[in-house]
Amino acid sequence: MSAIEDCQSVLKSAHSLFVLTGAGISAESGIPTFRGKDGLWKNFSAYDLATPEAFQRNPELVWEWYHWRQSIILKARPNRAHLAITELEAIFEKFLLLTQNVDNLHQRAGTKNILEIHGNIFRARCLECNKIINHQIESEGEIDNLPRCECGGLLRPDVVWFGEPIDQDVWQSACCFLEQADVALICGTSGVVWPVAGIPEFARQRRIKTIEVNLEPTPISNIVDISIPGKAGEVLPRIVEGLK
Ligand code: BV8
Ligand code: ZN
Repeated sequence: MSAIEDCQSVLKSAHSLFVLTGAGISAESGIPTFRGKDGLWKNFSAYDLATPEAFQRNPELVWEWYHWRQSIILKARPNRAHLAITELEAIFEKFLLLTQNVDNLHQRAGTKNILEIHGNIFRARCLECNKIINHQIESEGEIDNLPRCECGGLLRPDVVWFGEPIDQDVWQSACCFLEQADVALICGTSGVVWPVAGIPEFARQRRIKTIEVNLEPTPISNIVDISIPGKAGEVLPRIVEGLK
């Protein structure tokens, strides 16, 4: 049996599906990943910019990066992988999507039950009063003046930077759902960003069936039950086809 057929037979006997996605699921929409060569911007790595220190040091540069990313995302569309996940949500009685992505493409693809563990690039948070607002660029390019809250406070992107704690309520909800899931489908993540990187092992220890879809082998490829090499935009629709 092929890995995809294996995966389909596991999913056919499942009632509760937990899906975890990373930057790779948006790659076919043209969104740069964090680790791929396309993850560079003005010779900065995402890891250099997605930190509180970078924002402290140069908020203009960090806002320019987020606005550049917003401009790419606004021109992009959900790809067949996002749409296949929305179809999976309709098939399973119990479904949760935990995404590391901040690009809002799962929402635009129509998936409903989503937890965004690293926040959302189209929201901003005030450093003074902690108010959270929707924030979308008017124009690309150099920042004239830093985005400010009505209270006058400086706004920052409402995302979780490296070195910042993730939202414990979100994390607890994800782990509670995962604990009762029959299958964890892990797509397009390099499996190196913690604490999300711990999810495959968490599932394995609880005898939850784990399936990985990724272009290349990752640190979790040896942990999961089924590892399917390939593009998420090609593999996921094939998996869903076999479930209908
Ligand atoms: C925290 C928002 C603690 C910002 C992001 C051990 C335990 C705990 C923490 C750590 C630890 N070790 C190290 C840490 C610190 C750090 C960490 O994990 N560092 C790594 C680099 C080693 N973790 C943290 O800082 C986390 N916080 O633990 O806090 C704490 C507690 C209390 C008090 C204070 C602190 C917070 C991490 C969150 C960082 N923020 N995003 C933004 O987006 O701007 S993470 C960011 O990286 C994105 O969300 C992105 O999703 C993620 C990168 O991971 P991936 O999604 O996997 O993407 P990547 O590019 O890496 O890989 C893409 C994959 O797709 C590849 O495998 C590729 O092969 C594949 N692919 C490509 N194309 C396709 C494809 N697959 C299928 N189809 C395709 N077409
Ligand atoms: Zn404010």
